[in-house]
Amino acid sequence: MIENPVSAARKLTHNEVIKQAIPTLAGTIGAVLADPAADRFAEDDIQFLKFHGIYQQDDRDQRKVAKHYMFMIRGRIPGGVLSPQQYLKFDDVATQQANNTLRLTSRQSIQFHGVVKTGLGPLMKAINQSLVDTLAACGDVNRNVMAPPAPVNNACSLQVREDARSVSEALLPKTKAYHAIWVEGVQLNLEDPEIKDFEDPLYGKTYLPRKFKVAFAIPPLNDVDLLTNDLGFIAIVEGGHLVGYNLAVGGGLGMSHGNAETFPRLADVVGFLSREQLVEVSKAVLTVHRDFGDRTNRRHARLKYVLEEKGVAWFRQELETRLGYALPAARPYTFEKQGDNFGWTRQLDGLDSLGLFVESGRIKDAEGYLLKTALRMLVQQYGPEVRLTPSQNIILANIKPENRAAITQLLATHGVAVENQASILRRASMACPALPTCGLALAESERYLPALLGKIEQLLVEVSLADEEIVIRMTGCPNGCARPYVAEIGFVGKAPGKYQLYLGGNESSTRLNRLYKENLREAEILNELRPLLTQFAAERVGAERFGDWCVRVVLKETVAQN
Ligand code: SRM
Ligand code: SF4
Repeated sequence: MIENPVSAARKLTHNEVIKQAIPTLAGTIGAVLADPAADRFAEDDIQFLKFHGIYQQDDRDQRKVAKHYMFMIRGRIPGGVLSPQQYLKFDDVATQQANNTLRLTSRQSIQFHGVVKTGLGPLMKAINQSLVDTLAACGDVNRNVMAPPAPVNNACSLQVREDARSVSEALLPKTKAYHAIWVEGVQLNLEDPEIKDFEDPLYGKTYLPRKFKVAFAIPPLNDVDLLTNDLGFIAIVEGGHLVGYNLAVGGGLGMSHGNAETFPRLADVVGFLSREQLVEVSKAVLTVHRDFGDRTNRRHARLKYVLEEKGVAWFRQELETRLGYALPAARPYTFEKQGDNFGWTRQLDGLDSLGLFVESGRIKDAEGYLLKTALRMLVQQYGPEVRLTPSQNIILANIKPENRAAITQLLATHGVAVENQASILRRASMACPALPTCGLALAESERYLPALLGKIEQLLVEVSLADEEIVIRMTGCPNGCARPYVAEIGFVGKAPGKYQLYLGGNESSTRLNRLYKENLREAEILNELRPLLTQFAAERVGAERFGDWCVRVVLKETVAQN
């Protein structure tokens, strides 16, 4: 491993110190888990828990009364694919150990919220028994690998999914701690030399300086928002065959308000590789992050800052030195669209699939809308493969066409429509969880966006744009979990009830939007949007989209078109 000159000259973060001290990431998690008197973990264990896919949280609605500790657990589900049995196990666990909801994430995973400490062990055991794990779903490692979830609609999609799975497996940490704690239920002996001196063959003793994210896309669809990832693979299909991938590196969205050292960045497309080279290229890119990422400042530690500061030419050379060969130039491709399809579709193999909209990814039962129960019954009776989408929705795949009508009926009896599932605006929206679970939230998001969308829908009716699709995304803080910086309209929480308004993303998620107005309350948001939408309706050229119009007319001085 190369010594990073930045980190050598400055003080390492506490996270670096604890990873170095306990490179198996075991901490004292096993011991605390077994202690019935403890209702939570101490600070260093909280950091180690993340590598196991677990966050310690507290219910922020209850804070004024008392701190009520609970856990969020996130699955590792490469490409978002679950067997029916695995989905049913996730549903069981959500009912028995969590808050009776399943939260589909913006990276094709599922999160459980509201798990108390006594439920943590049983939950983790149940997940692992269903042959899914939560290892590296969080932490300074490679996260859930995304891949297009749409069912067999071209001959290459299965290969791309296989490749996504191989990369996910190849980038897994090798520590024994995960299995020991969650499957065997034991605390590793930290004094045992084998444990103390453990060094991960890929990550070394200190893992990455920060998280690392990988996604695959099959153009022209950019349903994974590929360029927002540290590492992206763009499938190149020629003559109906998957011939390889264009390599994109250095994307990422997280930033902090008022800290110019942090910013969202789109990945650069740097070359082309064959399928056979996928794993070695993934490892080589990851190790550039491992060796050159900033370990002295976690807000500045993502691969995107290495790319930004050292440049693409430097990165390419460093990568090629590690690989021992040069990568040919990237091949032509075009992204046209992001987002999901809803309703019934016929797959290439003659089976059917059903895309269902899930508001903010929250599968739950509400009055008159029993989505959780309906999905459970449907999966039990018809056994579809379950696919989670990067826009927090769900696809039920490989359904026999003769079951279409009965499934539509089953859903209808539970208040879930198959046609016109939600308004065009809602179908293109995303919100992060924010309050009450997220410790970093500055404002509401999942609990507020539906109401705000209702008001924006009214505005659109006023200006005769009721059928207009505008990609709107909201987050409760600037970390960017619902990828608001590539939306046509992005709302980013600044303080309770106040949002930054971003404008100018595009339909294909290949352009960052720009900050337009700051610190807006709801009335101010609507006052800003009303004249813009009115002018857009009057002046747009042809089928021009709102984001493109904003760039052309409203933001023309600040946005470099791409
Ligand atoms: Fe995220 C932290 C939720 C996708 C950037 N994210 C968090 C935490 C764990 C809060 C925390 O650290 O205490 C949130 C848990 C909230 C809760 O109560 O559940 C959280 N992030 C989510 C999810 C569930 C949002 C969603 O609506 O689905 C997504 C889970 C994805 C998954 O399955 O792995 C999620 N997070 C993202 C994305 C989008 C993506 O990856 O495509 C981003 C922006 C892309 C990027 O990474 O740059 C994102 N999350 C962050 C950051 C900022 C990282 C940075 O570089 O600055 C944080 C803060 C941190 O890591 O310290 C964060
Ligand atoms: Fe929490 Fe901020 Fe992510 Fe929303 S964007 S889940 S508020 S960290």
